[in-house]
Amino acid sequence: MRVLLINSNLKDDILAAPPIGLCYVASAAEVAGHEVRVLDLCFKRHIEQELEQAIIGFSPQVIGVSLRNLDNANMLRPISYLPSALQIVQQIRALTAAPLVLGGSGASLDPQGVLEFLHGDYLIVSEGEKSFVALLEALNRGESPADIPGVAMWRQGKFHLTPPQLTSFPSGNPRLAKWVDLTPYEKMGVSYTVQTKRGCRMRCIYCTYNQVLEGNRLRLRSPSEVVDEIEDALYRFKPETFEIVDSVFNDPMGHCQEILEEIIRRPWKARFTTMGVSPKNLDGKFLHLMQRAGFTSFMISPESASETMLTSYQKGFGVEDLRRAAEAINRFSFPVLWNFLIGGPGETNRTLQETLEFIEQYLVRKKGPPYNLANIFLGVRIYPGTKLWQIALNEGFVHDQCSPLRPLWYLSRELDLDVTIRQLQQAACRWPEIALGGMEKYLPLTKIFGVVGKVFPFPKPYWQHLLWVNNLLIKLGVRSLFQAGGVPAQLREYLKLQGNIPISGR
Ligand code: B12
Repeated sequence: MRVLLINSNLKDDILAAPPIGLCYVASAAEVAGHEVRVLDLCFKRHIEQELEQAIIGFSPQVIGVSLRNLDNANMLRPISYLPSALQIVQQIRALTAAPLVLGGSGASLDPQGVLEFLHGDYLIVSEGEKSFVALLEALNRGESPADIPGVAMWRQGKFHLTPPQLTSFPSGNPRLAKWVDLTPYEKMGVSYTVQTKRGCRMRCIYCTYNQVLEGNRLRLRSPSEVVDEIEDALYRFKPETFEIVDSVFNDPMGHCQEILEEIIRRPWKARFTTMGVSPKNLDGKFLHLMQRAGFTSFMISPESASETMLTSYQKGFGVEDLRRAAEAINRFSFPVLWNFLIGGPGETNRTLQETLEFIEQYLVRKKGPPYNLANIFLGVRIYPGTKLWQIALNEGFVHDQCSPLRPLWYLSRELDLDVTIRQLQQAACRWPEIALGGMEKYLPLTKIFGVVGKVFPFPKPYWQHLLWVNNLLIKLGVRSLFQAGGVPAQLREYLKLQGNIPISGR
């Protein structure tokens, strides 16, 4: 069959993400004998023309559209990505009657809501390789795909879903650069992405990884297969940096170490980063191994540095682990982005203060250039199927009829919001290491890296330059201007209306 796969994610700033999931699906469909094309709409200026060209020239028999994010998961500046996805789907529908299959993490979180909102014919929940190929075969034979694991669809007017079966890592090399032009991503400082495993064993109460997205059973790829994929990309496309996009890179530690050792054994050198390192068992020896393998930066998401909150979030580590990890990290010079999530069940101004004190004590460097950036988000996004959804339901933050398509938030009622904003403000005015989630509105400004980077090659990852921008703003005394005093009232109003807010792009 002729299959066109479309990436609907238009986020084109320093957080841009190449559609690796869509490429996994494209490679699996091609291996199964289908004629496959990928249209990546990110960075494209004239979307309608791009769709026209791709559809009219190729006449696809099936169209797949990936929906990565429902929204930007930012309570201080919520943006839903559904309206832009709907526009893309409507334009597709105006050009072809081919069946439309939705997929991706956004689609998987609320399959019924997304199928309805985007008027899809089918939707694949969780990983797409096997289910999508099986669906193509069923459609080719003129049979109903309803019983294929992971397929959601309307049957006799009713929503029908056959639960996905996540048994082993379903495929090999997704061949990212074969399907997608990575040049605009590289210009924005974004790396060539690689997955070493699927599944997450953590039990964090707010998280979806161990639920419908990847399941909680680890499915590991063999270290040599992972490193072969990196080697192949390195020789063919010479990416500046590779990024491991596992849920948690260093769990299980043994598998992760084997991959690092395999990289070290190979005759080439490459640069690496990763978004998910756990502070548990993070010591100097492991960091040294990461450094020898070519890691130059990474992200870590403790979410809090208060024992009360780490227990509440069920992070699986304590403050002592965190202190040890921070001390070990500070002996190296990796730029490290620390993510904190303020406002979960049990958060008080005291627990927030504990986190800020940890940041001051461990992340703020007293001498030399700053390396640690503490990215603080206020409010926890409530996703269906998580323990937080249950807590939020019991406490009245959401109700049974709330559509998870709307950005829904948990924000501890024990937090005095005026004090909270003052605490965050004061910290941000003192330390360049603090980045507040509300800065999202300035993210489009990061596109300047794509332009200036051609002449002046700034070191990557680009987020590290926020440190000197913050430093400058503090010195000029203008940093406090970034958080208006109206924020607490805005948050209160938002929580009051929660569940009734229309889905809008801005
Ligand atoms: C790594 C990561 C990041 C990195 C990305 C780095 C990079 N260069 O790619 C960084 C830190 C930058 C990041 C940023 C953000 N992220 Co993020 N991220 C992840 C993470 C951990 C892995 C994503 C990944 O690459 N997975 C690997 C691929 C192979 O899996 P996949 O995309 O799901 O694809 C499979 C299936 O979905 C399916 N599939 C995919 N497409 C299609 C299409 C069709 C047609 C079909 C049939 C199937 C199909 O098949 C694929 C293969 O099996 C996920 C959590 C997770 N475990 O999934 C969150 C996640 C995707 N991120 C999330 C969010 C909210 C964000 C941000 C908005 C956060 C923010 N406020 O800044 C931004 C948005 C960035 C963007 N450009 O869109 C949410 C999205 C929630 C939602 N669905 O609404 C997730 C799910 C985490 C969560 N909170 O639960 N992220």
